[in-house]
Amino acid sequence: MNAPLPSASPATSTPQPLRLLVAAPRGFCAGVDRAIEIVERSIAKYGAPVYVRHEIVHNRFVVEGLKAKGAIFVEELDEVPDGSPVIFSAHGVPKAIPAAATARGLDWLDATCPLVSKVHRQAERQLEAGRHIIFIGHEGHPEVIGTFGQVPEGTMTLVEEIEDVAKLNFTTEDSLAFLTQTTLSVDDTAHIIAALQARYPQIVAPRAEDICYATSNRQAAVKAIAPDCDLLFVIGAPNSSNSMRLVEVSDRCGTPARLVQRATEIDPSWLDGVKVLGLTAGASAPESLVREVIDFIATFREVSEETLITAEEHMIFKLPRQLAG
Ligand code: 0CG
Ligand code: SF4
Repeated sequence: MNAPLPSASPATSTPQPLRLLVAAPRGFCAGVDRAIEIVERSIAKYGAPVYVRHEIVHNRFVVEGLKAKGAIFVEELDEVPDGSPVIFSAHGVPKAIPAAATARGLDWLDATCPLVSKVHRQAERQLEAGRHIIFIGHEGHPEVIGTFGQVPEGTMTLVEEIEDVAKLNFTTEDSLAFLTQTTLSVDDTAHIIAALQARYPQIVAPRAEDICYATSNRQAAVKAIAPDCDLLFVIGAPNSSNSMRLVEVSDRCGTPARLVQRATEIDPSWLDGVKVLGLTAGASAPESLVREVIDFIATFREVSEETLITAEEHMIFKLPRQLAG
């Protein structure tokens, strides 16, 4: 976290004022807090190293911080040596993964966000009810791979965008249900669902929205500030689905947005002519990076900072029983 900050171009005149509108809620959600705590407590319980399958959350600064404490990150279970504890990331895993870990006699801990696990259970229930599942999500994302891995092959069909709905081969007689990834665009998903319901009026909806509270709150917070901003920065990683959706939300409000991983990436010239800058952070981006970005901008602009709070979040998830107490 402590890389030297880039130096702004030498000040030739008085710094220009910049109104900084900071969105709230932003940054860590309850699922990310829990996943990081699972890694930290596992290292304390088992001793280093503890293996983590996939980035625990999609942020390399979080990953680097945990590596320094004794975590080793791998992509596949067969990279975990016999006898080593292993943690599954917040995004969830196919059923075959914990089964393979158990078969190898590994101590494993599941950091899957409880809101992702809830979607997994719904998938099983819809399958038991004899329904084919239409899953709205992004191909290749680990959460999508994990959710598809809850049901037998061929029982779930992926829809990524509204055009995919017209390509489906089901009839209005087929027994269908839909579920979604937790970190999608609220607006795009609503359109896809409307198209599905128009084509298949019988389709069964989840009892409650699968898009999680953190995703929708962060998108609503961006919508609240973007119209007043000339430019918006989203602190987050390119492989973070929820962070990328925040960039899109701002763009669609007509406010250009940039994904920024940390302050060293910022070229001060990006702010030329910008009077109001919006700032938010994805659910996997630490608040320390938000402060780092603000501190850097303050080296070349006279920043006045305001936070706009559009929701309060009080969600806390219980730790797995192996680590509770
Ligand atoms: O937003 P996605 O699902 O890509 O995950 P990220 O790790 O960025 O955020 C929270 C979780 C899980
Ligand atoms: Fe859970 Fe939502 Fe956070 Fe993902 S973004 S970890 S689903 S609370």
